[in-house]
Amino acid sequence: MATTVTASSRRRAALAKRVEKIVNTTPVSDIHTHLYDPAFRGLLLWGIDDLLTYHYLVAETFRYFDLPFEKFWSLSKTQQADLIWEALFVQHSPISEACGGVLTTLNLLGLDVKKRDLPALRRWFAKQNPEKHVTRCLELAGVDRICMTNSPFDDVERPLWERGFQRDERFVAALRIDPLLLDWPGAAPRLAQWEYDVGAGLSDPVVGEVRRFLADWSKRIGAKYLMVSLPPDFKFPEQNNCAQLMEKAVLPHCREFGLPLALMLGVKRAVNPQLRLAGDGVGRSDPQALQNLCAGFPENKFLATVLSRENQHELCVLARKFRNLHVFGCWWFTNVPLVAEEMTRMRLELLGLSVTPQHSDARVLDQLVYKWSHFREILSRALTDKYVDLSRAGWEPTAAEIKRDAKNLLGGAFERFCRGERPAPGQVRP
Ligand code: RAT
Ligand code: ZN
Repeated sequence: MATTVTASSRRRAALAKRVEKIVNTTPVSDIHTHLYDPAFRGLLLWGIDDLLTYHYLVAETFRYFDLPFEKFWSLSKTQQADLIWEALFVQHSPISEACGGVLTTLNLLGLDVKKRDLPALRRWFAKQNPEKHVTRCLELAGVDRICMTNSPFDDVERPLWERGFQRDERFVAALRIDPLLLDWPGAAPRLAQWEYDVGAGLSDPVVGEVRRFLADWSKRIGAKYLMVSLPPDFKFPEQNNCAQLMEKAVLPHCREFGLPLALMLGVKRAVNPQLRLAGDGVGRSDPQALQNLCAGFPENKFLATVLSRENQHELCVLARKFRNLHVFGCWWFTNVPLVAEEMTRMRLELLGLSVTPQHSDARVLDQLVYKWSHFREILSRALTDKYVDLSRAGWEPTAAEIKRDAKNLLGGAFERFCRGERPAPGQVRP
């Protein structure tokens, strides 16, 4: 008996090691980030002060602060980073996911975190060459492609696209359209200012102009998909501007260009406006809206992620019913090990390999390092357990099959979904 147990635990350990090695060395295509092509210079955040002032950490810091919000916002980035470091790393142990992420990143970059020496960390980053640092972070994270979040409504970003620049092929564009769908009265005058013939109403000619705007920007940036974050009370169909614009302009545009629409559901914006970017919250979404979209528009492709933990199971079940729906990412508040592991296991069990279980949502380049290192651990554990279950049933996965599966989960399934292809049955492509 003891021999059998030892033999099976040895087999399990060997399988775990093999899976871990494959998962760790499979390149990732990161399908949603807030990083920018290096040509955007200052928009691409990196380094210790940007890591420390990440809005996930800002929210956590205010739980320990007495400081008035306005006082904090009036400080320079370095001063804010000092306060955050003191509150989250010096006065308390940095055990939250966002804090631990800073340490994983620094550690993998080869820095000594145990000295707790912020000035020394700053000196190290000051010496880095930004171009080389981009390559180094991508290599350390094992990421070969990054989807950006590109908004024509962003006054800093827009002129750069209009002027044109030499693209870095590692950075892929995605067209963000939140202001268009969520604030039509605010977006309409801007479109008019950019010479699209729109008034406040949504007549057919106005809808035509919105489509021209979407076409111009999809072409200009070479958009891989369109995307929007929506509040928990999003409904479809509905007689409001958001649903009407989606139905009459966005979905036909996506069909014409063969582009998926990414829906990120469940964000409550500005629950505490004093926290600025850190002030958004979460609410449970109604999956009926997504069901109506998938069922009503079978020629459209939908990428979806939901912010509320309570919505995750319903989303998986919906994806089992609609092959024009691709589930992705452990988004924002769900990107903590406890929830991400649960979600990843649930998705593998309900959707197999037809899912993209993670995106980084990195806002700071260096975060790629921890976000992917942490997720690879989760994925390796979840996959190992599944392969162990298979081997108990007499099915031993080959290395080529494990590689194929890891590739699917880390970008392959997403690429195929975007192209509108289905996997060829029975084929192993290592
Ligand atoms: O995760 C985040 O950083 C959020 O602030 C949001 O940007 C969210 O990911 C989004 O894309 O709406
Ligand atoms: Zn995001």
